[in-house]
Amino acid sequence: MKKKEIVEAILGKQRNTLPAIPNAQAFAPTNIALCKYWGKRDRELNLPLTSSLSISLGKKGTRTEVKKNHANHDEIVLNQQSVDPSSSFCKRLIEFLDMFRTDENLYFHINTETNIPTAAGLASSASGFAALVLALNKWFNWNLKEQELSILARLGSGSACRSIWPGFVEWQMGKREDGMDSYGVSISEVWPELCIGLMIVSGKEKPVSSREAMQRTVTTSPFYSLWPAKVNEDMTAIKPVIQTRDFDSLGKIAESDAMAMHALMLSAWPPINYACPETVLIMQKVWELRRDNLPVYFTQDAGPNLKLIFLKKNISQIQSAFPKVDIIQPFIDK
Ligand code: 2P0
Repeated sequence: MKKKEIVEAILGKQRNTLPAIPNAQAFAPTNIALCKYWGKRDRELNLPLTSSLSISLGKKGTRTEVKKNHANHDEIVLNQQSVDPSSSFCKRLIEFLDMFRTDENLYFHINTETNIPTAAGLASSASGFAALVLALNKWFNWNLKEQELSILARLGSGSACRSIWPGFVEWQMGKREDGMDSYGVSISEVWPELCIGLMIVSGKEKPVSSREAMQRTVTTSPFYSLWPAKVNEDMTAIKPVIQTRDFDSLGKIAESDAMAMHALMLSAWPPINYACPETVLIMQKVWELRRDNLPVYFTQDAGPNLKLIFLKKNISQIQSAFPKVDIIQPFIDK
């Protein structure tokens, strides 16, 4: 199994260290991509076909505690409820934990709390795997570099490699077959006026997982071959825009990138449509506000919820247009 070899290469001799402290915990923010990751060149290692760029959402994310479980099985607790071991969520986590078990009698107790709806296109797996890797790093005292932590998080879920840092993060796709050059890189630029508004349309589990949707898009969309050039163009354009804090260009790049990704999904077979009627109503409202000269844009991930992008000076107009909006100031909410 390739994944295990990567873990061996990163942990080296430390692979066999036993935890010296009773427990460890860590927090990782969720992140939303402004230039999306949509398509893999290696499905086992979650190696992407393009680079991507995200912003971490301050205090929105996952806090995870790791300790030894005294029963002969792993135990996963999510938001104070024990998770059914036969669920796909639990199986995916246990498969990930298997790579770090120092001996077959070590069982994990994972207590995880998230303040975002899971499985609703709000990148809960991203903050989840990042927080888990950060907690394991502390518990086993691995002392890994951030780059290595990003690679380990990527093995759990691609977008998790960007959740190791706050602020803007670029996931550099890399070229190597083993993926040792595919990890997140923190962008030092700060933009305190930048706001993200969460518009939660539904917290329900999505009908098609992003993992499946991504693969279906790559294999069946007649337009997928156009996608890498589109993201590369957006990636090249967005970096100077972040440096110069050119808000309208940032909004346009992010919204256009998201719409192109969803257009690919609509053209897949069977088609994938994550929007529900309310999603479309919010999009129309955003376009209407822009026609009235309010600078607001949106992005959408693998779910019906939208994330509005706007500046601090427009908070009150955004709140009156969208009373239910949950506002995050990624560079201020720490
Ligand atoms: C992103 N998404 O860049 C894109 C845009 C959703 C839409 O990364 O299979 O959970 O675990 O690597 O990271 C969601 O997919 O997929 C995602 P896996 P992941 O944020």
